[in-house]
Amino acid sequence: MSKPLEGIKIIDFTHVQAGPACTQMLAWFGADVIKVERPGAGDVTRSQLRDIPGVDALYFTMLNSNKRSLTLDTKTPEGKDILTRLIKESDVLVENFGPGALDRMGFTWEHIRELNPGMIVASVKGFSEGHHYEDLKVYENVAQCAGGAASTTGFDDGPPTVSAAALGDSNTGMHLAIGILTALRSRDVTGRGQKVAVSMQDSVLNLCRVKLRDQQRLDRVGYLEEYPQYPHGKFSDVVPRGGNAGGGGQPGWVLKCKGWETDPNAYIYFTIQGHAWAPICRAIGKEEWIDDPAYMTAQARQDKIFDIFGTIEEWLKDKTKFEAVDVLRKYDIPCSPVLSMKEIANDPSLRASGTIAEVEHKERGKYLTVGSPIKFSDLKVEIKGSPLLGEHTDEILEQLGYSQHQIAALHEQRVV
Ligand code: CAO
Repeated sequence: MSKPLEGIKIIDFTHVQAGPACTQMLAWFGADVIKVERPGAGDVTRSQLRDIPGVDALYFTMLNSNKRSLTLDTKTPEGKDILTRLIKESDVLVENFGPGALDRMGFTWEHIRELNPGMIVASVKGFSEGHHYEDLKVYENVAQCAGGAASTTGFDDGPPTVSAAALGDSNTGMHLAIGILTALRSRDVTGRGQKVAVSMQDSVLNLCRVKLRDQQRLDRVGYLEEYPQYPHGKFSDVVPRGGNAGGGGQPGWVLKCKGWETDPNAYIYFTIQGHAWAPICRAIGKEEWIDDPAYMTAQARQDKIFDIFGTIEEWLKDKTKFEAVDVLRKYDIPCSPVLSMKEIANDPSLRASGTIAEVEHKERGKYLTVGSPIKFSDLKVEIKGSPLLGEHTDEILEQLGYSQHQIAALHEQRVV
C-alpha cells in the first residue's frame, strides 16, 4: 500500500469550501475522491472570483486537488441510476448541500444504508440536527457569528468582527475528516457504516472553547485578568472582545516595529511568558526591572502591562520585525513577525516543507496552494492539480460498467 487511504472510494458531493477542504485532504492521503458536479456548471467556485477568464478559479483549484471530476445530473432517473451504482461500490459519501437536499434527491440515509450497509454518509450543515436553526443555509461568516467567534473577536470599542481564518468552512471540513476516519475505523471492526454529521456552528465553538471558559470565569468573579479591559476598564456580563490579548495565562500584544507608519504589517506579536521575564528585560535593555518588586511578578505587572508594551515598542523603533525576532529568539521569547500573504507565499521554509506547494494545472499553468499541514514520516503528500469539469466522467462510467454507446447517450441527454 503506497498511500494509507488507497482503496477508499469517496463520492464527493461537496461544494464551496467546507466540504471540499475535507475531501481534498482525504484525497491527498490516497483516497479515490470522485467529485460529483452538475453538468455544465459544476461547483460554483469554479467560476467565482476568477483571475483568468474562462479558467477554473483559484478558489476551486486550491480546494479540489487530487480529485476526479464526474458530471452528473442526479435529478434525472439515469443520473439516480449512476449514483446508485456508485453508492453500491463506494465507502464514503460526503455532502454539504443545504438542509434536506440529499433527501429531496431521493437519497435518504435509510435508502443509502439499504443500498450499501457499509456506507459512511458524512455531512456538513450550518447547524446541527434538531437545532432551532437547522433549516438555515450557512456560509463562513454566518457560522463565525453563530459559534461565538465574532462576538469575542475585534476590539472592545468596535463591532463584532469575523476572522480571516476559515473557522466556519475549512475548520468544519477538518472536523468532518476526523469523523470520517473514525467511522472508517469503526467499520473495520463492525462492518457497518454510519452517519457522521458536523455543524459549522459546533466546529467554530470547538475552537472558541476558551471563550466559554472565560464566560464561566466572568460569571464567577466579574472580571478577566488577561483582557486589556483589566484592571482599568469595565466588564459587562458577557465575554468582551479581547483585541490582540494573549488569551491564556501569558500576556501578549501586537507591537509596532520600524516602518509601521507605511507598512501595514510592520509588527511583531510579543508574549510576556512569566518565567521569561528576566530574559525579556535583558533583551530590551531594562535589567533594572528584573528584581524590581513593581515588575517582578505577573501580578505586579498587570496594571502597567500597556506601559511595558510601550517600552518594548520604543526598543522596537529602529528594528524591522525580522531583526527584532532575530534578537528575541536568542532570549527564548515566544514571538513572531506579522507576516503578509506575500511574505508567506515566498517563504523558503514553507516552500521546502511543502506547506506552500506549487502545482501544475492543465489550463492555468502553475499556481500556489496550501499543501498538507500534517507531516508524516512514511507518507510524502503529493499535491496534484484539480480536475477540469467532467474530466473523468467517461473513465468513471466505464469503471461502473457503462458501454461506450451508453456513455455517448448519457452525454447526449445531458445526464453527464
Ligand atoms: N445534480 C442535480 N442537482 C444538484 C446537483 C447535481 N449534481 N448538485 C446539487 N444539486 C441541487 C441540490 O439537490 C439542491 O436542489 P434542491 O434544493 O432543489 O433540493 C440544489 O442543487 C441547491 O443545493 P444547495 O442548497 O446546497 O445550494 P445553494 O447554493 O442554495 O446553497 C450553501 C449553498 C453553501 C449555502 C448550502 O449548500 C449550505 O447551507 N450548505 C451547508 C452548509 C455549508 O456547507 N456551508 C458552507 C459552504 S462553504 O462557505
